[in-house]
Amino acid sequence: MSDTIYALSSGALPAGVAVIRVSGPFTSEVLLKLCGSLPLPRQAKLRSIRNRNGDVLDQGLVLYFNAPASFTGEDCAELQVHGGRAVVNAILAELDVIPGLRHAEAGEFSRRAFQNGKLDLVEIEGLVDLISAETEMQRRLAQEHSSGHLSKIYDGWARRLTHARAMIEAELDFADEDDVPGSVAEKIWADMRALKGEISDHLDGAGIAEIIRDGLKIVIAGEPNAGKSSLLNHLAQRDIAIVTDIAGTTRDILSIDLSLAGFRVQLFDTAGLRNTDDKVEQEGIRRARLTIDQADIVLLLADTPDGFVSLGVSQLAEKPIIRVGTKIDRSRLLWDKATVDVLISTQTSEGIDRLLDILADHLPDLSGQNALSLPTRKRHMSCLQQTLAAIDMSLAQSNRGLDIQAEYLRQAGDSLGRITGRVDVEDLLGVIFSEFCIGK
Ligand SMILES: Nc1nc2c(ncn2[C@@H]2O[C@H](COP(=O)(O)OP(=O)(O)OP(=O)(O)O)[C@@H](O)[C@H]2O)c(=O)[nH]1
Ligand SMILES: [Mg+2]
Repeated sequence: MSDTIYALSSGALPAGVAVIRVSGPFTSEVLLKLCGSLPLPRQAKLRSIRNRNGDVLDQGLVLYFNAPASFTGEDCAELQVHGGRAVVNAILAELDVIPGLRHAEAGEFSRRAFQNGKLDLVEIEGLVDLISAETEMQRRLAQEHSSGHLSKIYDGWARRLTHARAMIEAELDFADEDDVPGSVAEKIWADMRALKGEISDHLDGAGIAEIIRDGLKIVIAGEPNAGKSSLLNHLAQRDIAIVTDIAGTTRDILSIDLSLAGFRVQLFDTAGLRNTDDKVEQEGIRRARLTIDQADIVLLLADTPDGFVSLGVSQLAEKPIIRVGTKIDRSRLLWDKATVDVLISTQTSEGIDRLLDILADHLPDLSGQNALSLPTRKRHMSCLQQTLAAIDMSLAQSNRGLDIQAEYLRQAGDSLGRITGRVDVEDLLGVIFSEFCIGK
């Protein structure tokens, strides 16, 4: 029997309401002790919460969920009390002295949900992402994972792998029986090739998921004094970076987070690129180049058309570069014949909306997708890659016998199962008997 655990499940105190959660076999006793009676399951009841001496600690809404119909799959309770520090501390202290009760460890409620089959690993990771989601796209992606949509896709694939193995087993074991159609296994290879395609397509979406989760990295680069830090400050609507008319002001990398069209964007300000003898500036430029290497998009700034040319940054060649002419409030004519993507002034805000539109064009186009079923974690990717490799091996081994091919399909299924944490119990015979009338 597991311990009964408790914790404050809501956010920082003080707050209007605090939610204290209890889960485990002693939950109903805990409620009897604190509230005098057990509310009907899933019905909120206003109760006084008392300590051992009968003194009222607070009044609040009490909810009871009986196993297995709860988040953790165990008996659970929620005390919705006033979110004052002393109130919460007094209730937690009271819980602490009840025998068999202990404070929950980080993630322990979710771990119990997993152990009791309430959530799989993808759903739990989705829940973590949902709680930390800051942009609309992050929320949508996390929602897709935490609600089990992605798990359904993986489970469907796992079923097809199991089915394919079952067909092979049937062919191997019962080929001489009448009611197994000949060469059943042949039919499954078409499906395995199709599955391979589906998993590859799914993996292709990982780049989009990474942008949604980690944000699009946009680096502001250019010659000294081009107005890089001014642009960062303007977009942040705060004075974050030091701005002076001295070329070579910025040395350290500064970054801010923005939300652009629902996506997270990380914007980096860097040291102006030039040849210099100043040691500190040299180090700043080295860091700037490293940051440019990591960029998804580079905003190349210059306050004269020659500024782009004089940079000669060969490292930029492979990135999407947006050429931004700056300070047009004072030098519009300069740009008459220049090739430039957008002209801006951080003083008058001219061109800034246009710049943001151009950036938004570089965000993934999700208009056709109402479901974001994308792999988000390295863990998912590596399991999916192993699954693909194993299916590939199975397809390639046709001359070595069905049993070897089936073994690779088993490995593929295991790799897939590791994503959700549900490595299937051998269900082959079940599939065989449901589809054939063997041994009747
Ligand atoms: N008129 C005008 N001046 C600007 C504009 N943007 C920046 N400046 C000025 O240009 C100078 C340099 O601006 P910064 O933002 O520090 O330039 P930087 O590219 O960060 O320079 P380094 O950090 O030295 O590489 C400052 O004096 C700014 O006030 C603008 O849109 N219009
Ligand atoms: Mg600067």
